[in-house]
Amino acid sequence: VGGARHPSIPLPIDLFRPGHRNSGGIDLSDISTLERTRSAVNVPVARETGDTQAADVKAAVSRAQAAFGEWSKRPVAERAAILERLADLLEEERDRLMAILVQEAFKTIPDAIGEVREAADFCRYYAGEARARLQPVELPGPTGERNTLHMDGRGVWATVAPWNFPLAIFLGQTVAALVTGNTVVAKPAPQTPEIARAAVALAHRAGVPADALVLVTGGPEVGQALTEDARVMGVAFTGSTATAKRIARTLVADDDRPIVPLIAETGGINAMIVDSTALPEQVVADVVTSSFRSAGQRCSALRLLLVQEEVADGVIAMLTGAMETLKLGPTGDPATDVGPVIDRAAYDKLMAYRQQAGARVIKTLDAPADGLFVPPTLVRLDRIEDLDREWFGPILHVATWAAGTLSETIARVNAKGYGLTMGLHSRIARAVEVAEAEAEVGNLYVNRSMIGAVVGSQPFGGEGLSGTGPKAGGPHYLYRFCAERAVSVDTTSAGGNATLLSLDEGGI
Ligand code: UN1
Repeated sequence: VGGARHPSIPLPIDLFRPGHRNSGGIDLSDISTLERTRSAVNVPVARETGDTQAADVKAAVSRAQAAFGEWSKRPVAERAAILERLADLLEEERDRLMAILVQEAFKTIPDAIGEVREAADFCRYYAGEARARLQPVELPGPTGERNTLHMDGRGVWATVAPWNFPLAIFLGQTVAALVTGNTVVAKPAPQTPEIARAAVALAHRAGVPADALVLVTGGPEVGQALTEDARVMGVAFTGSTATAKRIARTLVADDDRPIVPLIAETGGINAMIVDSTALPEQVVADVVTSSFRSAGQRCSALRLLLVQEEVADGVIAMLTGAMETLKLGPTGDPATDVGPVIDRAAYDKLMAYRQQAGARVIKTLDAPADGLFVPPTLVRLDRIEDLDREWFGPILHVATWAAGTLSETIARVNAKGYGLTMGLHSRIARAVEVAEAEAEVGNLYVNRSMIGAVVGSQPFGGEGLSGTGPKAGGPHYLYRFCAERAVSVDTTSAGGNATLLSLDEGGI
């Protein structure tokens, strides 16, 4: 690739153009709006202390279990209406929620706006889906039988959420479990308890009974105690592949425990393939958005850029120039593009990797001295296979591929075993068809960025090492939280019914 030789060409990128997806109705190019937002998000947020002790997790499950009977019997429409009230409350409380997201999770202002919006979208979308899909359905069958399929709650679900979407994913998983008639013990990531407290308080205000949604906070020992509890009838988890596997093992460890579903949404080694027909300005804008926004801390983020040899030098030159326009800074400043990473452990890991990449670093930036800033970094790879794990931060790898090897290149990405997002930039219809047919990923993005899946339009989630499906924000998500019950009644055998009646009358 030899990118170090390239001159840098600065490229103005309007990442925050008006009408940008997930802007939550705020015009992000309007400076006075952003300045008002700045004063709101910088109001200091009080931190509560004290996590749930592992020993108290059992009590939380007991409460949720006791609440199940009443909650699960409520009409679907009533539960759906509570989700809609919660969406309204999220919007009313947006400034306060954004302040917590900016201060606790180091979200930039645009990301915080997008996240509150996404949380409200999940509530409204699942409310609508529940109304449409959870009513009992009559199924066709042999004449003389009535066959009905009921979708009921299963019992207590554990929802275990990541710090990178501590409101949207935390609530998305939780309200999906609730609206399907389950009760929930919800556990946020240890880094982001305050936003979870705020979300649960709003859910209670919206009408979810206190015991139908119980919050537990803390580290892995709390998660372990929760998933180990044999009364937990399902787990919805978003986080690392390794933790998903640990939960899966926990769920089957006890021979006496019911077999319960695990919904897991985990990591990825997400690639974007760029061919010689792609529009370079669009590619560069989408790469910067996909790799460096949110400090690369999205599981959907681009990790591996694969550029066709013929155009690689030019694309890399433009990309390194565009990287120079990124502003690193505190997340409460509307001008900031890239904030700090989530914690010291993440920072140390990413910085050690960047150090180790040594001469393969094509481009990096200076970081502010104070704070856990990992500078956006571009690293050259000789072979696609040289990247074998997810680096969860603003570090992008780049390699080239030869004309005529699109299928093979896709196969080499597939061979990594992950399958979350893939991008393709091409203006050749056949290339798009090949990628559609051959990319083994949950979300394929063509000629656009790879982040910011819109609830209801872009159901999100992967396969392989990236997760179990079904897709969050998609039409099949709610079913997985349900117990399906098929009831078949013989409606013809009058004689048999009469016999049953008389036996009954006989007092047996
Ligand atoms: C994650 O980063 O854990 O499409 C998943 C997106 C987000 C990804 C969420 N919905 O960028």
